[in-house]
Amino acid sequence: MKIQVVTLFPEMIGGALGFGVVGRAVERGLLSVGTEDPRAHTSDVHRTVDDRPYGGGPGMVLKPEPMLAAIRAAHGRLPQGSPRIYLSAQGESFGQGQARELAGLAGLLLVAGRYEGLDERVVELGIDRELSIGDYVLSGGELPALVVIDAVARLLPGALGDARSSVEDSFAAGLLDWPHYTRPEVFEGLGVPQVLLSGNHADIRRWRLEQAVARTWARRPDLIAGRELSSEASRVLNELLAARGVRSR
Ligand code: 21W
Repeated sequence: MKIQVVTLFPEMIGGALGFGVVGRAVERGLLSVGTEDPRAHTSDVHRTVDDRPYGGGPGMVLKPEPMLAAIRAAHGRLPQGSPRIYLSAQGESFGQGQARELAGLAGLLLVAGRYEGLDERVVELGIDRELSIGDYVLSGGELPALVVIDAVARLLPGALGDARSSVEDSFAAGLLDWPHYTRPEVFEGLGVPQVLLSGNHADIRRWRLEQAVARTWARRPDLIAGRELSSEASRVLNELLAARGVRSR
């Protein structure tokens, strides 16, 4: 997959991609990430990329000419049909579903804004889709672009070890993780749940699924309400609710 990022801070992108799963995906040639700086598309001595908003008020708006020129230059280096995506707080929420969808494409153009963002005519002329990474206020689109790149990169075939990729679509899909423990067996006076030391793999699997279901129910009921659980997970949930005297509907 090829990704281009339009950004006024290209070092933020390059500097973050050399590590861990994403770094390995780049090394293995599964992913390439390039940047385009709109400042390279200015012609005035001050290399101006922002200007005051029509209608007045606080904040600055990204000037349309250098932004659209940068978008066109970067898009020209990507496979035909690569979507031009603007990271924007006004966008559709980015979730695992969007990550899966984007991971199936040959190329992505990510546009990171700064200040109050793009001139709306650039959105009209040069953007196919807007994505937000959540309901909090950031100072620009570079961290959201990196979030999208990270979430997509780890879904590319070969990016994870074989052992790890198969865990993803297992019996606990769509649930929060179960608790993890490693040596020592007693740490600062705290032990490890006995079942994990038992060597009984069926019991361990069952305990992990119960933990995942109970945590998801307690901490993120929205995940259970909104999604289909595996038949095994549904059974565990019904047993948990019955044991707590919660009436099922
Ligand atoms: C944040 C720019 C807030 C402007 C009403 C009118 C990209 C982002 C961003 C940013 C404002 C994403 C105002 C989650 C994010 C991003 C920069 C609004 C005041 N209010 N996902 N003007 N959150 N944010 N400024 O912030 O570029 S994806």
